Amino acid sequence: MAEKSNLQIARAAYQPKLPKALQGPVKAVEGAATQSVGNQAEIKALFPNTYGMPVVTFESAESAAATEINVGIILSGGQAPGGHNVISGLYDGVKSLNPANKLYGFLMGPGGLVDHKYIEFTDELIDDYRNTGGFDIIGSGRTKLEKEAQFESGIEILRELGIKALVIIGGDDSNTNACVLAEYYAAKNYGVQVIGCPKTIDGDLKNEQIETSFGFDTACKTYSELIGNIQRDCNSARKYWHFIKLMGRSASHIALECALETQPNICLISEEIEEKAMSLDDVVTYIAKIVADRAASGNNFGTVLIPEGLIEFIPAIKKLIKELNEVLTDPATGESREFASKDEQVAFVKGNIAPENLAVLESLPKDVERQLCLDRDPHGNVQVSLIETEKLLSAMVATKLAAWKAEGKYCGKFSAQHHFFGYEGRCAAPSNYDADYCYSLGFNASRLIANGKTGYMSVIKNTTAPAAEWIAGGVPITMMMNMERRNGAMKPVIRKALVELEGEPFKFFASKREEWANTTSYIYPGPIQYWGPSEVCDQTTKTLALEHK
Ligand code: FBP
Repeated sequence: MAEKSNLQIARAAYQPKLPKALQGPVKAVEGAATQSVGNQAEIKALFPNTYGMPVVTFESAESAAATEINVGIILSGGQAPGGHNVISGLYDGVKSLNPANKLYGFLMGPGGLVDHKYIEFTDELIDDYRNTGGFDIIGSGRTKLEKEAQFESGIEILRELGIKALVIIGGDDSNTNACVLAEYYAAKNYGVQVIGCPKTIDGDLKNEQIETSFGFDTACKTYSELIGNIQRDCNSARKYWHFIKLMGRSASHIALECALETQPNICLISEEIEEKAMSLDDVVTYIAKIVADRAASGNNFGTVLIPEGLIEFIPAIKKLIKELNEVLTDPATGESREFASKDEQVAFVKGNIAPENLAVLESLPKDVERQLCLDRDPHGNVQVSLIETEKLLSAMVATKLAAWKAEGKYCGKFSAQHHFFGYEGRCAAPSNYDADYCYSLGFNASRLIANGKTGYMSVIKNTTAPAAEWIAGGVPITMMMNMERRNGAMKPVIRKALVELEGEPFKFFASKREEWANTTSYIYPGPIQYWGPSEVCDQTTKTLALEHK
């Protein structure tokens, strides 16, 4: 057992809260038949066994039959605070159904199922990881579960271990694949249920059924603490502009939430930039103007929050990326093309895209140009975390300010520092909210399993209320799907939730940002607190509070 800090020891004893309905035996209350959010006919045809199922809500019951069932769990994709609590919640739930039940964890992501690498959880192991951050109890990975050979390899080990239900913890892509697997096993009558669980710090797996993905709360609070610290430093020395890039892949939810928490001078929202069809130069001009205006009031310092996916939302670059994705896919196989070297890949791309897209590509700094031409992650996403947008923007702002100065405009002094916050927050010890939410999601998954469900996502709602009032249940994954073009072909996918410009969180931010730009009205949120007054320890994100006000 690894050595622990005093905080870890004390935190291990925290008993996460459960919704009242999950505190004893449950009965499943089923709603009406459902439909997918788009392309109903296509999704129905692709998922004949798992389409149209009702939304399920759990209510307290007098008693429930003991269920004998072994269960497997997989962590898929990027780490998010609370993953260990989903596992401990599932473990406690599965054991409460019958103490003889076993929970197995497949190692290093979906690849563990395919390659038959697993462990069996024990009380001792689970107790060691309760309320801790990270996914290290079994590790995570980005292997995409989508091929029949993988599903068949998976069923061999599931049969060997007597596993009748599999829980896949992942984001939109992994939950889409969980549904494909559920459908496959249902079609083949293999007798294995598959349940998804909404994870991602990015906050983009949410919709009418899912209030938030787990990990978003803790990750944003961790970044906001760091941003607050930087703002205090910045307001003390008054000599730097801090350009802070924040993870979140395509969506700007993390940047927006951190802005609501810390009140920076500037926060860019990719979705707005796309909506206004802003060019890179428009974005740079917007920042440079605020820098010059603050300098005119004697403030040669400030903070700029930048969502990591920004570059993908600048319309000309978006068009370019779309063509790059097509060119990088082999039409015969639908798989990524193979190249002997990175240079060969870049040369191939440049020789095969339209002249106007080539011009946009070549207008970008060399390292950005290269990153856009190189590999995608296994789900076909540009690896935006590798593009140094914070440095790109600050260099372009410096050039713009120099040009304005040459024209006689007062721009003060501009000196920039750069930060990228992403990995710092993904494995943070879960906040009380995430500790409770994740434990409930895991425990709830055991109840979906006991009720024979497959192709469902574990869902906990009403989470701005005290935990006892949370609503537990399940939502058919097909309900969240539509058809989208991925890697050159139309695929069924869970619709990703981007920042809504008509939503309350963005509208509140937009109403305040001018004031935050000109004045120095920073908030310093400080570290996550686990013990103390509820208004300090148990508050969820401002995003969720504004969405549910
Ligand atoms: P998931 O969507 O898998 O949860 O991952 C989110 C994320 O943290 C993004 O914010 C980021 O762009 C990406 O993972 C980084 O991926 P990697 O861990 O492979 O570097």
